[in-house]
Amino acid sequence: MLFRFLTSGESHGKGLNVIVEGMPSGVSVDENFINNELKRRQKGYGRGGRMKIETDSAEILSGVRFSKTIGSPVSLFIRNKDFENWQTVMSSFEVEQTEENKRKIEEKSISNVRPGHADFAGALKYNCEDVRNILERSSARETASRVAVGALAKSLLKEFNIEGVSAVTQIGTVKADSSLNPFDYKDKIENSEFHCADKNSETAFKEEIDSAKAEGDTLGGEIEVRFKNLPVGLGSHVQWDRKLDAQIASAVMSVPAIKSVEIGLGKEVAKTRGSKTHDEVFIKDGKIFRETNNAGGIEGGMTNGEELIVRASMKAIPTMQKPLRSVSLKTKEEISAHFERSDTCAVPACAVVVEAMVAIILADAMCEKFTHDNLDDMKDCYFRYLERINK
Ligand code: EPS
Repeated sequence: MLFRFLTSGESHGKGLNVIVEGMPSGVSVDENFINNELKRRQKGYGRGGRMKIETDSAEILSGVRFSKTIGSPVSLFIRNKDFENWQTVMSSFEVEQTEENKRKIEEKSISNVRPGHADFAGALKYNCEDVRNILERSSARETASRVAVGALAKSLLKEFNIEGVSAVTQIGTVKADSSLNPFDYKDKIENSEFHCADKNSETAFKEEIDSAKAEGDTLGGEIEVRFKNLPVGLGSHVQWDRKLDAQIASAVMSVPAIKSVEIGLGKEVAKTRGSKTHDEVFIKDGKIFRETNNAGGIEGGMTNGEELIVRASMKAIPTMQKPLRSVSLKTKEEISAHFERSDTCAVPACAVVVEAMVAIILADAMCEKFTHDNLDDMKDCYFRYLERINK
Protein backbone atom coordinates (compact mmCIF):
# COMPACT_ATOMS: atom_id res chain seq x y z
CA MET A 1 0.00 0.00 0.00
CA LEU A 2 1.16 3.54 -0.74
CA PHE A 3 -1.42 5.19 1.51
CA ARG A 4 -0.95 3.14 4.65
CA PHE A 5 -1.42 3.45 8.38
CA LEU A 6 -0.76 1.83 11.73
CA THR A 7 -2.80 2.33 14.88
CA SER A 8 -1.93 1.79 18.53
CA GLY A 9 -3.66 2.28 21.84
CA GLU A 10 -5.72 0.43 24.42
CA SER A 11 -9.41 1.05 25.07
CA HIS A 12 -8.78 2.38 28.60
CA GLY A 13 -5.21 3.51 28.07
CA LYS A 14 -4.11 7.12 27.55
CA GLY A 15 -5.47 7.24 24.02
CA LEU A 16 -5.26 6.09 20.43
CA ASN A 17 -2.37 6.86 18.12
CA VAL A 18 -2.26 6.73 14.33
CA ILE A 19 0.52 7.23 11.82
CA VAL A 20 -0.60 7.73 8.23
CA GLU A 21 2.00 7.54 5.51
CA GLY A 22 1.69 8.27 1.80
CA MET A 23 -0.65 11.24 1.95
CA PRO A 24 0.36 13.57 -0.93
CA SER A 25 1.49 17.07 0.03
CA GLY A 26 -0.84 19.99 -0.59
CA VAL A 27 -4.09 18.37 0.59
CA SER A 28 -6.27 20.59 2.79
CA VAL A 29 -6.86 19.16 6.24
CA ASP A 30 -9.72 20.49 8.31
CA GLU A 31 -9.67 19.55 11.98
CA ASN A 32 -13.43 20.15 12.24
CA PHE A 33 -14.04 17.68 9.43
CA ILE A 34 -11.96 14.98 11.16
CA ASN A 35 -13.70 15.61 14.47
CA ASN A 36 -17.11 15.54 12.85
CA GLU A 37 -16.29 12.15 11.35
CA LEU A 38 -15.31 10.94 14.85
CA LYS A 39 -18.61 12.27 16.17
CA ARG A 40 -20.53 10.35 13.50
CA ARG A 41 -18.94 7.13 14.81
CA GLN A 42 -20.10 7.86 18.34
CA LYS A 43 -23.77 8.19 17.46
CA GLY A 44 -26.58 5.69 17.11
CA TYR A 45 -29.48 4.30 19.10
CA GLY A 46 -28.42 1.41 21.32
CA ARG A 47 -24.92 2.56 22.28
CA GLY A 48 -23.66 1.97 25.82
CA GLY A 49 -22.18 4.05 28.63
CA ARG A 50 -18.73 4.64 27.12
CA MET A 51 -20.02 6.99 24.43
CA LYS A 52 -21.44 9.23 27.16
CA ILE A 53 -17.94 9.62 28.60
CA GLU A 54 -16.02 10.28 25.39
CA THR A 55 -16.20 13.23 23.00
CA ASP A 56 -13.59 12.04 20.54
CA SER A 57 -11.37 14.57 18.85
CA ALA A 58 -8.06 14.14 17.05
CA GLU A 59 -4.98 16.16 17.83
CA ILE A 60 -2.72 16.47 14.78
CA LEU A 61 0.88 15.91 15.91
CA SER A 62 2.72 16.01 12.59
CA GLY A 63 2.56 16.10 8.79
CA VAL A 64 0.27 19.13 8.49
CA ARG A 65 1.36 22.77 8.27
CA PHE A 66 -0.95 25.77 7.85
CA SER A 67 -3.86 23.36 7.26
CA LYS A 68 -2.17 21.49 4.40
CA THR A 69 -0.29 18.19 4.31
CA ILE A 70 3.45 18.50 3.71
CA GLY A 71 4.14 14.96 2.49
CA SER A 72 5.58 13.65 5.75
CA PRO A 73 3.69 11.13 7.88
CA VAL A 74 0.56 12.54 9.47
CA SER A 75 0.25 11.46 13.09
CA LEU A 76 -2.88 11.85 15.16
CA PHE A 77 -3.76 11.33 18.80
CA ILE A 78 -7.25 10.68 20.18
CA ARG A 79 -7.32 11.02 23.94
CA ASN A 80 -9.35 8.55 26.05
CA LYS A 81 -11.19 10.65 28.61
CA ASP A 82 -12.04 7.43 30.47
CA PHE A 83 -8.31 6.92 31.21
CA GLU A 84 -8.82 9.17 34.20
CA ASN A 85 -10.76 6.30 35.83
CA TRP A 86 -8.20 3.67 34.81
CA GLN A 87 -4.86 5.26 35.68
CA THR A 88 -3.92 2.58 38.21
CA VAL A 89 -5.30 -0.40 36.31
CA MET A 90 -3.78 0.69 32.98
CA SER A 91 -0.54 2.13 34.34
CA SER A 92 2.45 1.66 32.01
CA PHE A 93 4.70 1.06 35.02
CA GLU A 94 4.56 -0.88 38.28
CA VAL A 95 2.23 0.76 40.79
CA GLU A 96 2.75 1.03 44.53
CA GLN A 97 1.51 -2.20 46.18
CA THR A 98 -0.99 -0.53 48.51
CA GLU A 99 -4.12 -2.48 49.52
CA GLU A 100 -6.26 -0.06 47.49
CA ASN A 101 -4.17 -0.43 44.31
CA LYS A 102 -4.08 -4.21 44.65
CA ARG A 103 -7.87 -4.28 45.05
CA LYS A 104 -8.42 -2.01 42.03
CA ILE A 105 -6.23 -4.16 39.77
CA GLU A 106 -7.71 -7.41 41.04
CA GLU A 107 -11.26 -6.10 40.47
CA LYS A 108 -10.50 -5.37 36.83
CA SER A 109 -8.52 -8.49 36.04
CA ILE A 110 -10.35 -11.03 33.91
CA SER A 111 -10.01 -14.76 33.41
CA ASN A 112 -13.47 -15.66 32.05
CA VAL A 113 -13.39 -15.31 28.27
CA ARG A 114 -16.24 -13.86 26.20
CA PRO A 115 -17.39 -16.25 23.47
CA GLY A 116 -17.09 -14.47 20.11
CA HIS A 117 -14.35 -12.06 21.21
CA ALA A 118 -10.55 -12.26 20.91
CA ASP A 119 -10.21 -13.17 24.62
CA PHE A 120 -9.70 -16.94 24.40
CA ALA A 121 -7.26 -17.24 21.50
CA GLY A 122 -5.54 -13.96 22.42
CA ALA A 123 -4.84 -14.92 26.04
CA LEU A 124 -3.36 -18.28 25.03
CA LYS A 125 -1.37 -16.90 22.10
CA TYR A 126 0.11 -13.94 24.00
CA ASN A 127 0.57 -15.86 27.25
CA CYS A 128 -1.54 -13.48 29.36
CA GLU A 129 -2.75 -14.34 32.82
CA ASP A 130 -5.05 -11.34 32.73
CA VAL A 131 -7.37 -11.45 29.69
CA ARG A 132 -7.66 -7.65 30.02
CA ASN A 133 -4.38 -7.41 28.07
CA ILE A 134 -6.25 -8.81 25.05
CA LEU A 135 -9.60 -7.10 25.63
CA GLU A 136 -8.02 -3.66 25.79
CA ARG A 137 -6.63 -3.85 22.27
CA SER A 138 -9.35 -5.93 20.61
CA SER A 139 -12.04 -3.48 21.78
CA ALA A 140 -13.89 -1.67 19.01
CA ARG A 141 -12.58 1.55 20.52
CA GLU A 142 -9.66 1.11 18.08
CA THR A 143 -12.03 1.94 15.22
CA ALA A 144 -11.98 5.63 16.23
CA SER A 145 -8.41 5.71 14.83
CA ARG A 146 -9.59 4.23 11.54
CA VAL A 147 -12.30 6.85 11.20
CA ALA A 148 -9.66 9.58 11.68
CA VAL A 149 -7.55 8.01 8.90
CA GLY A 150 -10.70 7.69 6.80
CA ALA A 151 -11.25 11.44 7.22
CA LEU A 152 -7.77 12.08 5.76
CA ALA A 153 -8.50 9.66 2.90
CA LYS A 154 -11.79 11.44 2.22
CA SER A 155 -10.01 14.82 2.22
CA LEU A 156 -7.84 13.49 -0.61
CA LEU A 157 -10.77 11.90 -2.49
CA LYS A 158 -12.71 15.18 -2.23
CA GLU A 159 -10.01 16.83 -4.38
CA PHE A 160 -11.18 14.52 -7.19
CA ASN A 161 -14.87 14.98 -6.47
CA ILE A 162 -15.10 11.39 -5.18
CA GLU A 163 -17.85 11.12 -2.63
CA GLY A 164 -19.00 8.36 -0.26
CA VAL A 165 -22.02 7.46 1.81
CA SER A 166 -22.98 4.71 4.24
CA ALA A 167 -26.33 3.43 5.46
CA VAL A 168 -27.70 0.79 7.79
CA THR A 169 -29.97 -1.56 5.83
CA GLN A 170 -30.77 -4.12 8.54
CA ILE A 171 -30.71 -4.41 12.34
CA GLY A 172 -31.32 -7.88 13.74
CA THR A 173 -34.26 -9.34 11.84
CA VAL A 174 -35.62 -5.95 10.67
CA LYS A 175 -34.80 -5.02 7.08
CA ALA A 176 -35.04 -1.50 5.67
CA ASP A 177 -36.13 -0.82 2.08
CA SER A 178 -33.00 -1.89 0.20
CA SER A 179 -34.09 -0.25 -3.08
CA LEU A 180 -33.23 3.24 -1.75
CA ASN A 181 -29.95 4.70 -3.01
CA PRO A 182 -28.31 6.20 0.11
CA PHE A 183 -26.86 9.05 -1.99
CA ASP A 184 -30.44 10.36 -2.36
CA TYR A 185 -30.93 10.35 1.43
CA LYS A 186 -27.61 11.63 2.77
CA ASP A 187 -29.08 14.26 5.11
CA LYS A 188 -31.77 11.91 6.32
CA ILE A 189 -29.16 9.25 7.13
CA GLU A 190 -26.97 11.71 9.07
CA ASN A 191 -29.99 12.84 11.10
CA SER A 192 -31.27 9.32 11.74
CA GLU A 193 -30.48 7.66 15.07
CA PHE A 194 -30.20 4.43 13.09
CA HIS A 195 -28.03 5.87 10.26
CA CYS A 196 -30.76 4.69 7.92
CA ALA A 197 -32.31 6.04 4.70
CA ASP A 198 -35.69 4.40 5.25
CA LYS A 199 -37.74 6.38 7.79
CA ASN A 200 -40.46 3.69 7.77
CA SER A 201 -38.23 1.06 9.34
CA GLU A 202 -37.12 3.19 12.32
CA THR A 203 -39.93 2.21 14.71
CA ALA A 204 -39.24 -1.48 14.08
CA PHE A 205 -35.47 -0.89 14.52
CA LYS A 206 -36.12 0.80 17.86
CA GLU A 207 -38.38 -2.03 19.05
CA GLU A 208 -35.79 -4.62 17.98
CA ILE A 209 -33.04 -2.84 19.95
CA ASP A 210 -35.24 -2.18 23.01
CA SER A 211 -36.31 -5.80 23.19
CA ALA A 212 -32.73 -7.10 22.84
CA LYS A 213 -31.59 -4.68 25.54
CA ALA A 214 -34.40 -5.74 27.89
CA GLU A 215 -33.24 -9.33 27.52
CA GLY A 216 -29.58 -8.45 28.11
CA ASP A 217 -28.88 -9.43 24.52
CA THR A 218 -27.10 -7.73 21.58
CA LEU A 219 -27.76 -7.21 17.86
CA GLY A 220 -25.91 -7.15 14.56
CA GLY A 221 -27.02 -5.95 11.17
CA GLU A 222 -26.18 -5.03 7.62
CA ILE A 223 -24.50 -1.95 6.20
CA GLU A 224 -24.23 -0.53 2.71
CA VAL A 225 -21.41 1.76 1.57
CA ARG A 226 -21.26 3.51 -1.80
CA PHE A 227 -18.72 5.74 -3.51
CA LYS A 228 -19.31 7.69 -6.71
CA ASN A 229 -17.33 9.65 -9.33
CA LEU A 230 -14.57 7.04 -9.33
CA PRO A 231 -12.43 7.01 -12.46
CA VAL A 232 -12.40 3.83 -14.57
CA GLY A 233 -9.35 1.67 -13.85
CA LEU A 234 -8.57 1.82 -10.12
CA GLY A 235 -7.11 -1.54 -9.07
CA SER A 236 -5.85 -4.09 -11.57
CA HIS A 237 -6.68 -7.46 -13.13
CA VAL A 238 -3.03 -8.51 -13.49
CA GLN A 239 -2.26 -9.78 -9.98
CA TRP A 240 -4.43 -11.20 -7.16
CA ASP A 241 -3.37 -8.72 -4.53
CA ARG A 242 -3.91 -5.72 -6.82
CA LYS A 243 -7.59 -6.48 -7.42
CA LEU A 244 -9.56 -3.65 -5.87
CA ASP A 245 -12.48 -5.85 -4.77
CA ALA A 246 -10.04 -8.13 -2.93
CA GLN A 247 -8.47 -5.13 -1.19
CA ILE A 248 -11.88 -3.74 -0.21
CA ALA A 249 -13.05 -7.12 1.10
CA SER A 250 -9.91 -7.49 3.20
CA ALA A 251 -10.13 -3.96 4.62
CA VAL A 252 -13.83 -4.26 5.46
CA MET A 253 -13.40 -7.76 6.95
CA SER A 254 -10.74 -6.29 9.27
CA VAL A 255 -13.39 -4.16 10.98
CA PRO A 256 -14.31 -5.80 14.31
CA ALA A 257 -17.45 -7.99 14.15
CA ILE A 258 -17.74 -8.01 10.33
CA LYS A 259 -18.44 -11.53 9.11
CA SER A 260 -19.31 -11.04 5.43
CA VAL A 261 -18.53 -8.58 2.66
CA GLU A 262 -20.36 -8.36 -0.65
CA ILE A 263 -19.89 -6.24 -3.76
CA GLY A 264 -22.79 -5.43 -6.07
CA LEU A 265 -25.17 -8.37 -6.41
CA GLY A 266 -23.04 -10.17 -3.79
CA LYS A 267 -24.10 -13.70 -2.88
CA GLU A 268 -27.17 -13.39 -5.15
CA VAL A 269 -24.80 -14.14 -8.07
CA ALA A 270 -24.90 -17.81 -7.11
CA LYS A 271 -28.49 -18.17 -8.26
CA THR A 272 -28.61 -15.55 -11.01
CA ARG A 273 -28.08 -16.45 -14.67
CA GLY A 274 -25.40 -14.69 -16.70
CA SER A 275 -27.99 -12.84 -18.75
CA LYS A 276 -29.37 -11.26 -15.56
CA THR A 277 -26.01 -10.80 -13.80
CA HIS A 278 -23.83 -8.86 -16.20
CA ASP A 279 -24.40 -5.19 -16.94
CA GLU A 280 -24.81 -4.63 -20.69
CA VAL A 281 -22.89 -1.77 -22.24
CA PHE A 282 -24.53 0.89 -24.46
CA ILE A 283 -23.35 3.99 -26.30
CA LYS A 284 -25.20 7.19 -27.11
CA ASP A 285 -23.68 10.36 -28.63
CA GLY A 286 -20.26 8.80 -28.12
CA LYS A 287 -20.88 8.25 -24.39
CA ILE A 288 -20.61 4.71 -23.00
CA PHE A 289 -23.13 3.82 -20.30
CA ARG A 290 -24.87 0.97 -18.42
CA GLU A 291 -28.47 0.63 -17.37
CA THR A 292 -27.75 -1.74 -14.48
CA ASN A 293 -24.99 -2.02 -11.86
CA ASN A 294 -25.01 -5.59 -10.60
CA ALA A 295 -21.21 -5.59 -10.64
CA GLY A 296 -21.26 -2.91 -7.95
CA GLY A 297 -18.79 -0.80 -9.90
CA ILE A 298 -16.02 -3.39 -10.19
CA GLU A 299 -15.17 -5.70 -13.10
CA GLY A 300 -11.96 -7.72 -13.26
CA GLY A 301 -10.70 -6.18 -10.03
CA MET A 302 -10.96 -2.64 -11.46
CA THR A 303 -13.45 0.20 -11.13
CA ASN A 304 -15.63 0.49 -14.23
CA GLY A 305 -16.88 4.03 -13.59
CA GLU A 306 -20.19 3.00 -12.01
CA GLU A 307 -21.03 3.53 -8.33
CA LEU A 308 -19.06 1.27 -6.02
CA ILE A 309 -21.52 -0.73 -3.90
CA VAL A 310 -20.22 -2.62 -0.86
CA ARG A 311 -22.37 -4.45 1.71
CA ALA A 312 -21.15 -5.86 5.01
CA SER A 313 -22.74 -7.92 7.78
CA MET A 314 -21.88 -7.25 11.41
CA LYS A 315 -22.40 -9.92 14.04
CA ALA A 316 -24.06 -9.12 17.36
CA ILE A 317 -21.55 -7.69 19.88
CA PRO A 318 -20.09 -10.48 22.07
CA THR A 319 -19.95 -8.38 25.26
CA MET A 320 -23.34 -9.25 26.73
CA GLN A 321 -25.24 -8.05 29.77
CA LYS A 322 -26.73 -11.53 30.12
CA PRO A 323 -23.43 -13.34 29.70
CA LEU A 324 -23.02 -16.60 27.81
CA ARG A 325 -21.62 -19.71 29.43
CA SER A 326 -17.86 -19.83 29.38
CA VAL A 327 -14.76 -20.96 31.22
CA SER A 328 -12.21 -19.33 33.53
CA LEU A 329 -8.73 -19.79 32.11
CA LYS A 330 -7.38 -19.42 35.66
CA THR A 331 -9.49 -21.94 37.60
CA LYS A 332 -10.47 -24.08 34.57
CA GLU A 333 -14.06 -24.00 35.85
CA GLU A 334 -17.24 -23.22 33.95
CA ILE A 335 -18.32 -19.65 34.68
CA SER A 336 -20.30 -16.84 32.98
CA ALA A 337 -18.44 -14.69 30.45
CA HIS A 338 -17.07 -11.31 31.49
CA PHE A 339 -19.35 -8.25 31.34
CA GLU A 340 -18.54 -4.70 32.29
CA ARG A 341 -20.63 -2.58 29.97
CA SER A 342 -21.40 -2.70 26.28
CA ASP A 343 -23.46 -1.44 23.38
CA THR A 344 -26.68 -3.31 22.58
CA CYS A 345 -26.30 -2.34 18.94
CA ALA A 346 -23.39 -0.55 17.26
CA VAL A 347 -24.42 -1.10 13.62
CA PRO A 348 -24.77 2.68 12.89
CA ALA A 349 -21.23 3.27 14.22
CA CYS A 350 -19.93 0.30 12.28
CA ALA A 351 -21.35 1.81 9.06
CA VAL A 352 -19.16 4.89 9.59
CA VAL A 353 -16.10 2.67 10.20
CA VAL A 354 -16.73 0.58 7.06
CA GLU A 355 -17.17 3.80 5.06
CA ALA A 356 -13.77 4.95 6.39
CA MET A 357 -12.05 1.67 5.46
CA VAL A 358 -13.41 1.80 1.90
CA ALA A 359 -12.27 5.44 1.62
CA ILE A 360 -8.76 4.40 2.71
CA ILE A 361 -8.56 1.67 0.03
CA LEU A 362 -9.81 4.10 -2.63
CA ALA A 363 -7.32 6.78 -1.56
CA ASP A 364 -4.56 4.19 -1.86
CA ALA A 365 -5.78 3.15 -5.32
CA MET A 366 -5.83 6.81 -6.43
CA CYS A 367 -2.26 7.24 -5.14
CA GLU A 368 -1.17 4.16 -7.06
CA LYS A 369 -2.82 5.20 -10.34
CA PHE A 370 -1.98 8.89 -10.33
CA THR A 371 1.27 9.19 -8.26
CA HIS A 372 1.22 10.53 -4.72
CA ASP A 373 4.09 12.91 -3.95
CA ASN A 374 2.02 16.04 -4.29
CA LEU A 375 -1.54 16.95 -5.18
CA ASP A 376 -0.62 19.09 -8.23
CA ASP A 377 1.27 16.27 -9.97
CA MET A 378 -1.49 13.87 -9.00
CA LYS A 379 -4.14 16.11 -10.55
CA ASP A 380 -2.06 16.60 -13.74
CA CYS A 381 -1.80 12.86 -14.08
CA TYR A 382 -5.50 12.37 -13.36
CA PHE A 383 -6.75 14.92 -15.93
CA ARG A 384 -4.34 13.64 -18.61
CA TYR A 385 -5.68 10.15 -18.02
CA LEU A 386 -9.32 11.28 -18.22
CA GLU A 387 -8.54 13.06 -21.49
CA ARG A 388 -6.98 9.93 -22.94
CA ILE A 389 -9.84 7.64 -21.99
CA ASN A 390 -12.26 10.37 -23.08
CA LYS A 391 -14.45 10.32 -19.94
C1 EPS B 1 -16.27 1.20 22.04
C2 EPS B 1 -15.65 1.28 23.24
C3 EPS B 1 -15.83 0.25 24.26
C4 EPS B 1 -17.21 -0.41 24.13
C5 EPS B 1 -17.47 -0.90 22.72
C6 EPS B 1 -17.19 0.12 21.67
O1 EPS B 1 -15.66 0.91 25.48
P1 EPS B 1 -15.86 0.24 26.95
O2 EPS B 1 -15.32 -1.14 26.84
O3 EPS B 1 -15.08 1.13 27.85
O4 EPS B 1 -17.34 0.31 27.20
O5 EPS B 1 -18.21 0.52 24.43
O6 EPS B 1 -16.69 -2.03 22.45
C7 EPS B 1 -17.18 -3.28 22.68
C8 EPS B 1 -18.34 -3.49 23.24
C9 EPS B 1 -16.35 -4.40 22.28
O7 EPS B 1 -16.80 -5.54 22.54
O8 EPS B 1 -15.32 -4.19 21.69
C10 EPS B 1 -16.08 2.27 21.02
O9 EPS B 1 -15.31 3.23 21.24
O10 EPS B 1 -16.70 2.16 19.95
